[in-house]
Amino acid sequence: MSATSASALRHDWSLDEVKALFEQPFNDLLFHAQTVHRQHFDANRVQVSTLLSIKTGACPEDCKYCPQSGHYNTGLDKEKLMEVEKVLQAAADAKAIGSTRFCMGAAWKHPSAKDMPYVLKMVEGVKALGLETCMTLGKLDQEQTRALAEAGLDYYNHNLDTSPEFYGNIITTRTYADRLETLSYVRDAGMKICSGGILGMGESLNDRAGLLIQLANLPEHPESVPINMLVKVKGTPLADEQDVDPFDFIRMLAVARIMMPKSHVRLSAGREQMNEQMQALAFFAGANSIFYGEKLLTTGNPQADKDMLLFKRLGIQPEAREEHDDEVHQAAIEQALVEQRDSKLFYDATA
Ligand code: SAM
Ligand code: DTB
Ligand code: SF4
Repeated sequence: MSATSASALRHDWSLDEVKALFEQPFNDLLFHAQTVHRQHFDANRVQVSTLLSIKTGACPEDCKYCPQSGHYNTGLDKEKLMEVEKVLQAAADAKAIGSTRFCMGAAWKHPSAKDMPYVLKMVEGVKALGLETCMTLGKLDQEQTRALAEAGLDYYNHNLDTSPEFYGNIITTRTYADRLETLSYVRDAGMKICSGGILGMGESLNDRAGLLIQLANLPEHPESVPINMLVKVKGTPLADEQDVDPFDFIRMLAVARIMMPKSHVRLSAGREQMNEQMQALAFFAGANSIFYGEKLLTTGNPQADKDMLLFKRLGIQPEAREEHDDEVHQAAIEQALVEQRDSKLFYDATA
């Protein structure tokens, strides 16, 4: 990265400034975001990751949005940590449909000493398949963070979820400061950060702006910023929250794009409830990453073939892996993409 482009990234956003971005006329905001987007990215490429829940349900945390919290009865079957071999099979399947990053999520407050060896084997195994690796396991201590980095973990997902002011309305069992601490350990260990939040929890515009300020004012911007639309799950305290105005959701993506111009902004949970026009608008606003495959962690996501058809209609190509230093892995991915190319389900990512 050149000194000029590095210094173009800002870490000193104020609430008034960010609110002014949100309050621009919609067309001005989208034009602004698309202009910034094109300075840093190919506007017709979208990164695709696949999620897998490696340990489901009975989580001790009380996140009011979450179907996996043990505090609420959502009828979810709890499962213990998946076997390493099954995780690797799921990763191979994800690679076969063209995913380049495999993200493994566990419903834990934090990983236990007993579980860590298995988690590390999963990272090593997924990495060996030639996929980028991502995990989201809750709070980490420094030793665990270093072990994950040494095993080859590329990304750690840990969301701030909302503004510090609104946070206490949603989660009481883990503090905002805890989350920031985990993010600092991840950064210190040399891994990439995936951190974002959720819209639709009853938060105000100030809270949406406040979340983006927290993320953009970190010493380095998260490389990946997932923006989730609340998936309302029966049994959770937020099941009956009001819908977010779709245009307000698009505004959030656009402002995230402007504030963190080099980050991948992920159009994350909630796509099943969005029509194709809204998703197209999300990509125009600068979203350039999605979860791909029919399931998120426990809730539904559009079918992979539906997404590939949408990409085709929009002239969007899936993005290849970011790191090209490992030629063996790169060649393996390209081979998988070529094998998929003739399938009706897959749109040529290598072109
Ligand atoms: N337990 C780990 C943690 O919270 O750090 C990792 C898994 S957790 C399910 C990952 C993220 O998914 C949460 O931080 C939240 O932003 C998002 N999420 C969970 N339930 C959601 C829902 N119903 N709708 C939208 N996003 C949700
Ligand atoms: C993120 O921001 N969203 C993903 C991922 N990071 C781990 C999770 C969405 C979960 C949606 C609810 C579910 O499927 O359980
Ligand atoms: Fe547990 Fe994560 Fe769900 Fe919170 S979001 S209840 S920490 S699985």
